[in-house]
Amino acid sequence: MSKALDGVRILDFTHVQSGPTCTQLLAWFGADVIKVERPGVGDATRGQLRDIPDVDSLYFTMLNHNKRSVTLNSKSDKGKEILTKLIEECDVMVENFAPGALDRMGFPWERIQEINPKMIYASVKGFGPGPYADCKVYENVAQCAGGSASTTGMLGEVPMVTGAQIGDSGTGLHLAFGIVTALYHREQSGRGQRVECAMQDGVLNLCRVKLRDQQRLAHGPLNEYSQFGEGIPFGEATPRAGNDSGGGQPGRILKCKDWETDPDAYTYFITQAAVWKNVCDVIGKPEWKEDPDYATPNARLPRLGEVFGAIEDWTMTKTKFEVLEICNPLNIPVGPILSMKEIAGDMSLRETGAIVEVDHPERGKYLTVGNPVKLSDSPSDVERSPLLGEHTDEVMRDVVGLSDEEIAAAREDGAI
Ligand code: CAO
Repeated sequence: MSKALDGVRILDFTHVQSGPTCTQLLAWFGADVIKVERPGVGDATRGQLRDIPDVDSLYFTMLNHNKRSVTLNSKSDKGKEILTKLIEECDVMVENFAPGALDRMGFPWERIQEINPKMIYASVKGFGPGPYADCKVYENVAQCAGGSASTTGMLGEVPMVTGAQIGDSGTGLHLAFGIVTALYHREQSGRGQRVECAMQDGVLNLCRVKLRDQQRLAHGPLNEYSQFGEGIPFGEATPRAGNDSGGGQPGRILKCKDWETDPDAYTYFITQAAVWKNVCDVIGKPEWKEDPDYATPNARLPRLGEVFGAIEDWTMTKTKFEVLEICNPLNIPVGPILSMKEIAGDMSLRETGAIVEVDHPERGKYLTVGNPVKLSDSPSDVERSPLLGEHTDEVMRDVVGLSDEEIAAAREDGAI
């Protein structure tokens, strides 16, 4: 079976997390991703958060599977010549340098288009055009600027960033979508185009329910928020909502058996209106089924603290997995809070390919995530990340068209 992106060649000028997330996705689907790195230096993440001395970090390996690595000093004359040839030969160029870095290198979008009018040129930047366009941006800056931090955390406490890398990996996902859309458009137009994704915009796209709530505030309090039931007045902006559900069905994180000693002994519990009677039976409150103070979602809204308190009295007598086993057949939506240890050891995730064990020549075996998107007619397997410059010679020969002597001279020059 062929892979979905077989035949698409990507010039991968990305580093750290946002850009590499995007190109790794494309590589998983079969694109030939040629990662360009500075000779002797490479992507900074190769050396960051190392767990084994002198071995590529898990940070790097887990973001750069299925790629080829070439070293190239794109600021030297010979390096620019090679880069020009690579631009001619590739379908897509992806970069997430600081604003203006490619222009300073001598390769603004206009020049890239001139070299290859079919080129799709995709960039991640922290911000779009405007007052912050020149800023360098990392994950948590994007979470703060995109509305996530101000709406995450407990009411009255400091804003909170999330563990999910919505600024970096989230923007990489958006960019990959932009690239395949542009590839599809190129089929009809015959032309490439520029694809841009700002991390602030990517985070905001994922935080849209909070922008929804900002506008609802103009028409009254947000009555599904816990603070409504607690009688705490709303301010002018969407508040932090703790673990309240973001949708129309109230939900919270509740303690389970052993919560005193196990930091992850919790369950998410949603009091979905359609199964309210089942909830009442399970927690031993059958009288709430018909009581007008509890029987309807609107009647419960000012009493959510009491309702979830009663549910928690019950969940604290069960493990988080027992809660799941009891509630699932009754269609009550619950979710055990899984630790990374539990996820890493979950064999069902290995079977689906959500978690994959990979062998690396220098670090040995390690776990990584697999492609979460499955296509029925094109496989997607995970191959180890490349060593720095592992594919320089073959790419210089087969893609750039250099002879062995020219490769040796370019190396002597410090260009590769
Ligand atoms: N050959 C020659 N020079 C190279 C090169 C190569 N192969 N690869 C990179 N360089 C140069 C760049 O041209 C740049 O030079 P100038 O400063 O002279 O223009 C320099 O290396 C450093 O690039 P940078 O400014 O992008 O890197 P940084 O470590 O200072 O900043 C980051 C990192 C992520 C803050 C910045 O790249 C950025 O804001 N990117 C956009 C937003 C983004 O993707 N952020 C998420 C990162 S993941 O958390």
